[in-house]
Amino acid sequence: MSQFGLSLRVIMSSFELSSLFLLILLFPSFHPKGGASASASAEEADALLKWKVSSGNQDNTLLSSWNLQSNTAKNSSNLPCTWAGIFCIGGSVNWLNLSKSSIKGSLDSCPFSSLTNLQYLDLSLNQIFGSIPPQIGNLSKLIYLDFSVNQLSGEIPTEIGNLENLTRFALGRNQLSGSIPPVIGSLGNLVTIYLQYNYLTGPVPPTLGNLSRLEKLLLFQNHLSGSIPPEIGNLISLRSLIFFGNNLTGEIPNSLGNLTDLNVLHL
Ligand SMILES: *[C@@H]1O[C@H](CO)[C@@H](O)[C@H](O)[C@H]1NC(C)=O
Ligand SMILES: *[C@@H]1O[C@H](CO)[C@@H](O)[C@H](O)[C@H]1NC(C)=O
Ligand SMILES: *[C@@H]1O[C@H](CO)[C@@H](O)[C@H](O)[C@H]1NC(C)=O
Ligand SMILES: *[C@@H]1O[C@H](CO)[C@@H](O)[C@H](O)[C@H]1NC(C)=O
Ligand SMILES: *[C@@H]1O[C@H](CO)[C@@H](O)[C@H](O)[C@H]1NC(C)=O
Ligand SMILES: CC(=O)N[C@H]1CO[C@H](CO)[C@@H](O)[C@@H]1O
Repeated sequence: MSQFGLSLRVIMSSFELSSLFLLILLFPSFHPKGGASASASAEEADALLKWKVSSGNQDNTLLSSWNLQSNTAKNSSNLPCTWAGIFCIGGSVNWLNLSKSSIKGSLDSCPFSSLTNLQYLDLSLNQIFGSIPPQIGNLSKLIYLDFSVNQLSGEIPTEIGNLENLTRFALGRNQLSGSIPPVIGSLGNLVTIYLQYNYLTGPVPPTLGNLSRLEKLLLFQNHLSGSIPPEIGNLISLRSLIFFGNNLTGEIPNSLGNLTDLNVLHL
């Protein structure tokens, strides 16, 4: 009898344990001790509102839900998770999508260091100007970064090297200058790099050859110079390689012949 009771308890506790694991798998920010998420979201709401006002977007109708009152009727502890363009996991901002939302102003006061759980950031197709702040590197969990089609200028900060889980790095159609930081070659999860239509100078970094998952490398319409590094031939997953409209010289490396999945090659 007691033996039966013991094994039942073992089954029970392993069941509880596995459902706890399941919870952690489904909600990565779930923490058995709890408590942290409520204050995190209040801090996030506060920081996002400050950015909305200081960047001059207080009259943007698409951001009208971004205020501290909008939600009190429903549940005030849910802010900013009910705001337009935001999706939370565990009460903390996971997804921020303000693509094509007439956002203007700069990213200087953008609350990057407050959004510690952000994985998806899409600010494409807006009128954002100024430089990309080095605090972008604080978004260490970022998977998806899209600032395409804005008026961003200045250099690409080397702090992007912190974004180890980045799969999409899209800065096409801006006014970025300076060279492509070689540290980009350490972001081994990258699948797409879109840097076309900027004013980038300097060489195509040979470190790009480390990106074994890279499928699309679009660097066209910049001012890149030097020769095409033979390391590009190591990009075994590459499907699109578009480099035209630059100042590249020298020979086309033989190694490009290794790129058997390539569909689009436009040099
Ligand atoms: C408000 O939302 C939080 C987090 O989603 C939840 O834990 C809480 O029970 C809700 N409160 C009410 C009054 O609905
Ligand atoms: C953001 O929204 C736009 C337009 O609705 C959509 O095309 C895009 O895929 C979204 N981005 C993300 C990261 O979900
Ligand atoms: C990157 O992803 C892996 C696998 O999902 C995860 O274990 C790791 O914690 C992530 N890194 C960061 C900085 O979030
Ligand atoms: C990437 O490639 C360069 C040379 O192509 C190499 O020196 C470097 O160690 C590689 N690894 C990383 C993580 O950048
Ligand atoms: C290419 O380089 C030459 C010589 O350095 C320079 O005069 C020209 O403006 C460059 N063109 C582009 C598209 O960067
Ligand atoms: C909290 C945190 O990680 N802050 C960092 C954000 O990024 C800036 C610029 O790289 C660093 O100086 C901070 O330490």
